[in-house]
Amino acid sequence: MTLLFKVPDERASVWKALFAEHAPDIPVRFWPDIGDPAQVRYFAAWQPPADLYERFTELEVVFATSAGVDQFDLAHVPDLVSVVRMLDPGIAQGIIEYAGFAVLGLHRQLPTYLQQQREGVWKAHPLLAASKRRVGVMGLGNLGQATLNTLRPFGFALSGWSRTLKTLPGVQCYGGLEQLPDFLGSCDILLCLLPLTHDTAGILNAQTFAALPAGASLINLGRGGHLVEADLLAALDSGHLAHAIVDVLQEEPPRSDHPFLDHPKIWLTPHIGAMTDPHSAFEVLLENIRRHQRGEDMVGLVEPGTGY
Ligand code: NDP
Ligand code: OXD
Repeated sequence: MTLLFKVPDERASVWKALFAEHAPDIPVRFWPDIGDPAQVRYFAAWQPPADLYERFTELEVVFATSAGVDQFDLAHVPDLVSVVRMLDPGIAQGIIEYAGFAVLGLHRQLPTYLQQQREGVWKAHPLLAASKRRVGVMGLGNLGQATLNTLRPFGFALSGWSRTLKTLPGVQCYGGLEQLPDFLGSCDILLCLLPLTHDTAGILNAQTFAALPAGASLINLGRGGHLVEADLLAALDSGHLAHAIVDVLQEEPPRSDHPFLDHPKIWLTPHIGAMTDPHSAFEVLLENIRRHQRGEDMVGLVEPGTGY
C-alpha cells in the first residue's frame, strides 16, 4: 500500500519526516523514486504525470495536494480510482488573506493611489462606505464561504453565485446560469473562486464583464482557465472595468512579453493566493488515508461527473 508523492524536493523532506514520525506504518516514496508501480495505491501531487492512470494500474486514491483538481484529467479517471481534493485549513487561511487584501485594496482605491504616487500626485478621492460597495463571490464552496465570512464584518453588500442555490447569512445568493446576469449586475468587485471545469472555463469573458456595472473591478483567484485574457484587456482598456487583481494565468509562468506583466490597471501575483503547507495538510491527508483503510468516506472526495 505505498503512498507515492510527486512534490518539489524541499516539500518532500517535510512530508517524509511527518510520515516517519506520525505514520511509520505507511510506506512512502517520492518521485522519481517510484519503486514497483504495482505497489502504488495512493498518489499525492499538485501536478501529476500525463500517464498517471496507465502507469499505476493498482492505484486506488489520487490525493491532490491542492484545493483545485482540474489538473487530474477527471474525464479519464478509472472507475475504481477516487480523487480527493485538499481541504487544508492553511489553504483557506491563504485565500482569506489574499481575498481580504484584494477586496479592501480595491475598495480603498489602492491601485489608483499607487499610480498617483508614481506620478507624484497628492489627491484624495471620495470615500465610499463599505455598505455601499457591492462585493460578489463566484463559487460558494469551502473557500468562497470562508472569504465571505471574513468580509462580512466590514459591512460590504455581499452576494454570491454558485451552481446550486445557497442560503448564507448576510449574503444575497444566486444560483445557476439563469441568475448569473442579476448576480453580475450587483457586483462592484467580482471575486472568482470557482473550480475550473468544463462549465466554468472561460467564464470571465466579454459577456460577463459587460454585465458588471461600469467601473467594476475583478479579482481572479480561481484558475487562469476561467479568464479570457484578451477580453479583460479590452474591458480595462475601454474603461468599463477599473482594475483587476489576478493571481492565476492561462500559462504559468507567463512568457516575458505577457501583456499583464506591466499593465497599469492589473496587479499580478504568481499563483500565491494559497500554498499548501505540509504541516497543516498532513493531518488532513493522514485522516483520509485512515478513513480509506477503514472503508469510510474520505473528506473532499471529488464527485465523478461534476469536475470538482
Ligand atoms: P469547492 O468545490 O468547495 O466549491 C466550488 C464552488 O463553485 C461551489 O459553490 C460550486 O457550486 C461552485 N461551482 C462549481 N461549478 C459551478 C458552475 N458551473 N456554476 C456556478 N458555480 C459553480 O471549491 P473550493 O472553494 O475549495 O476551491 C475553489 C477553487 O479555488 C479551486 O478549485 C481552485 O481553482 C481555486 N484555488 C485557488 C488557489 C490559489 O492559490 N489561487 C488556492 C486554492 C484554490 P455548488 O455549491 O452548487 O456545488
Ligand atoms: C490550489 C492552489 O488549488 O494552490 O490549492 O491553486
